[in-house]
Amino acid sequence: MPAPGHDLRPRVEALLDVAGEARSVLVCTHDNPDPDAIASGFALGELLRVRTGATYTLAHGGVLGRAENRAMVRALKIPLVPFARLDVDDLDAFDAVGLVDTQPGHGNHRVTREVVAGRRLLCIDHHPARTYEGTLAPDYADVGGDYGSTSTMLTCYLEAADVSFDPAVATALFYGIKSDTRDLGREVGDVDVWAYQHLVAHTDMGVVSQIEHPRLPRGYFAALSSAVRKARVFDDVVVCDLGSVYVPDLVAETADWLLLAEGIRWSIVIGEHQNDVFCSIRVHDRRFSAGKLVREVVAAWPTGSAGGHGSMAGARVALDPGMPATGRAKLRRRLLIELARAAGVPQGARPRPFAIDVGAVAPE
Ligand SMILES: [Mn+2]
Repeated sequence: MPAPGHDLRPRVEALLDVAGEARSVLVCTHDNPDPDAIASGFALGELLRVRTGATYTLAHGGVLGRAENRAMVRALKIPLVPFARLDVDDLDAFDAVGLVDTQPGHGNHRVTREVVAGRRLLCIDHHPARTYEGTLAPDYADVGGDYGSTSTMLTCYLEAADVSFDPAVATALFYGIKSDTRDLGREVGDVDVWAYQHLVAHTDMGVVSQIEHPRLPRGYFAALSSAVRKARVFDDVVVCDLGSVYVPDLVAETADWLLLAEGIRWSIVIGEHQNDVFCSIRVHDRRFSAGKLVREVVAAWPTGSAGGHGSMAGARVALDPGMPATGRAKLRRRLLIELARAAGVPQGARPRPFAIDVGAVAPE
């Protein structure tokens, strides 16, 4: 039974019309993929495999960073590979390309004009629709709508396509919805609740628990401790420049952590990985939009791209590979200041340390 008000059978037909003859499909997530991107890419690949007999390769740009995401891929045996591992012959062999949880005009993925090279392009994404002016136009696009996650959309597609829910696919989609909507607590609509409940019967909850509580590399604790030391507070805004990070996801993860602190409304974290500066913005107040803030600030940065929505957003600014460390540090500082100003930190405000040492005093 399709989701009430979301019978996607006509969309499935349109998707299969466009993808129908492809024998081998490259499905891409955005760079540094999150669970929603991984799950929806996996589900799109499986939908095409089951319905058309095509084979698929699921690839991501950037780094598979968070321990949870690595645990997800491992536990569910998701055939996710780094895009960088595909060579020219591999890329030549595909006859269609899929893109999930992002769109062609967005700078956070590997699906360039050269990669598509005239092949059919399919795009499914819950983020607001972008214009395709001056970029690739997908042959099949389902973007925007009232979905809290791309995994919600793919759950509706599988249901409408009469593809039975394999436990690994169902568990991936369940976790994709759960993490993108923060346990159905954030930017969630009826259709997300429907999909979540629908997947429960097919989901391996033991595996979900295993994914959510992974063993962590010891370097993670060092990074966390350094983040706590580096973070500064201006009234209800916490900012943190992590410097160089071993995986880009650490920036987002730190922003999530710092937002948990009492009295904090905005959390703004920045870090550098290879030749990019990453920033993550979180806001704990529905009257503000992190997405709007980051887009307004980063629009003025020529090599920047930004994305996100109400409570969480991120951006990336590409660096000139020849830029020296001091120049990079200055650039991070300037970007951090601009973001903090946009979040309401007045010029000349005095920073305070983030962590307060309560010593041996036990809470009352
Ligand atoms: Mn998403």
